[in-house]
Amino acid sequence: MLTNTNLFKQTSFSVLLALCVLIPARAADTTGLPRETAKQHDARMAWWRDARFGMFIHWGLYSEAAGYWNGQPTSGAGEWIMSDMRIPRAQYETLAPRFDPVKFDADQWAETAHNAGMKYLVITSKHHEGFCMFKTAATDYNVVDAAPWHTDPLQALSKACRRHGIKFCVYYSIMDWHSPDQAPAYNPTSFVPGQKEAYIQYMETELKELITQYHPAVLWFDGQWMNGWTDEDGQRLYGYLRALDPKLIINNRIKGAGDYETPEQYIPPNGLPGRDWETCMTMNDTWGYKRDDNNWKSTQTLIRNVVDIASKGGNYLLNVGPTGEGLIPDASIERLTEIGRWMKVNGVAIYGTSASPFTRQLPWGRCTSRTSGHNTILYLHVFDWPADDKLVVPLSNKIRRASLLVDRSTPLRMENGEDGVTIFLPQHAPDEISSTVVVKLDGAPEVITVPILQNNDGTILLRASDAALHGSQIQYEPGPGHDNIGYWFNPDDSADWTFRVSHPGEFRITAEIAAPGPTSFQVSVVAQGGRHPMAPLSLLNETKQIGKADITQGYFDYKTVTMGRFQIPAAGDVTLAVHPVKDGWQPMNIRSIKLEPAR
Ligand code: FHN
Repeated sequence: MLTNTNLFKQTSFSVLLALCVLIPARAADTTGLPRETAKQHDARMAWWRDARFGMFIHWGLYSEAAGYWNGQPTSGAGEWIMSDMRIPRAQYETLAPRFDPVKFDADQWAETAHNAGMKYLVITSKHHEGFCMFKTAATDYNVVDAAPWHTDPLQALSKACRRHGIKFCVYYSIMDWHSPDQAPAYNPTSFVPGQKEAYIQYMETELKELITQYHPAVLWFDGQWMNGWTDEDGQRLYGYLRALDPKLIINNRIKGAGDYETPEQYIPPNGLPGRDWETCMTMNDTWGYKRDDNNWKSTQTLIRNVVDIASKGGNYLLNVGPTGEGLIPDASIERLTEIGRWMKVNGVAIYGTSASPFTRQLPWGRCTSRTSGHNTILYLHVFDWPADDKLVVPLSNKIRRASLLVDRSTPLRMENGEDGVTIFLPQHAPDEISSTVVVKLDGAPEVITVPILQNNDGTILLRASDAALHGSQIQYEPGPGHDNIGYWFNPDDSADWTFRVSHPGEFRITAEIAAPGPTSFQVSVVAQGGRHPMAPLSLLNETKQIGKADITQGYFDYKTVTMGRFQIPAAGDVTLAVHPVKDGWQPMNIRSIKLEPAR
């Protein structure tokens, strides 16, 4: 029998399990991953792909704690206070009778999301703390039975979302710091020996309640990293849930399965081509409410994130952390209101659009696209309004028409040239954060591959995400702490960059390198013929030794290494390449290479 250390009781599934020994213990055993054609998958994902923008809500007992315990502030995120401050379960449970969010207003939350231009809302039904923010028969450690409020916020919110045209979705943590089937009571937990099946039954009971009583459009899993939870467990659970609701969308944090990727707190520099993905991000630094966290991102950053993510084919799940009283912080409301104002005018350039057709980042902003029959509409999101009012778009198409989104009746003058189409803009940008120019093309975009351009200060930055990688294992690793070239195990693999020099002269090369051991590589720089009257000319061919002084503490620790100096005699296209020296090669990571005028 379970020794339940908690004041609140979880229905003991191990007893139920013993009684059902002749019946398949878990419905999920009856299925692997459900079969689905590509067309059926696209139909299921369609609303989610069109949505592009959603609200994340982290709300639980940690919201009542507000980042403090016994008068001491937690150093981590608000929702991690139980783990970070090693609060014993029985003490943490005392938050439940204090949780009385009398100011909660489901319609106000749904309306705030709707007015911000958000199309779906994901709320924590149970975060790692294990407290259930919905009425469940599986445990009385839930907001209806254990809090004086005795109200089911998820029931109210699911109805309010329907009233406001928002898709209702729920977050659910596999890791559970309160469950008697997991230990210790902080991150990461493991299953108590012999209790894994009981916990899975517990989870399936709650998830079935959520699906059949609250009808979420998405189940957003998390906490999948706990010890003992396997890909196979995730696949079985995925199959079980999709059998309950064939239209349900499930993220990749169920583990081993899932309908979309979930980069967190960062935007993959090149998106995640070929996969559905959603960046989730806090508006300040914490997911769950912390009264002292006032490190708010600006509205400009948030709007440009919406645009940047859509231009890479992803969704943006932007978080709010309501207080213990049930209020979304004013700073969040202010930003969401301003975002909504922008989305009201420019949403057509976000919703239902596809990723930019341009392979390299546009220097003035971003692009989203929409196919219309055989034709294409490009939405040019101009962050930096050109001082000379000339917007150069690296297209060789003849543009049928261009206009400001806010003034569709006035066509803009255009000229085709070597670098693409120049669109002549009015002097003032309609929106200082991001103005949208609508471009109509007959047919598909014909993109001019623009090399990396020299900055006005003469520097040239060669980023890992812009490298051309050659070989079997070398790859670009996106994400925070990454954004680097890695997996450089094979000395036959190489990386190169082609860039366009407009201010020739002498340059010093430096590189951000993570090299856990001594290694050496060849740096070559060749001026290409290309558009300018210059035969390929070798400008540099040097071996660089990474010795003791440059060795780093592993693949996440970077040092700036000087790589040499060389002359570029004339304007034109130049290629810099890095090849390992085979004898003695040890893998290293490169984050960036910088060319600076050697004044
Ligand atoms: O540990 C959680 C965290 O509290 C928060 O819920 C984020 C949101 O994506 N997910 C986990 C960290 O990856």
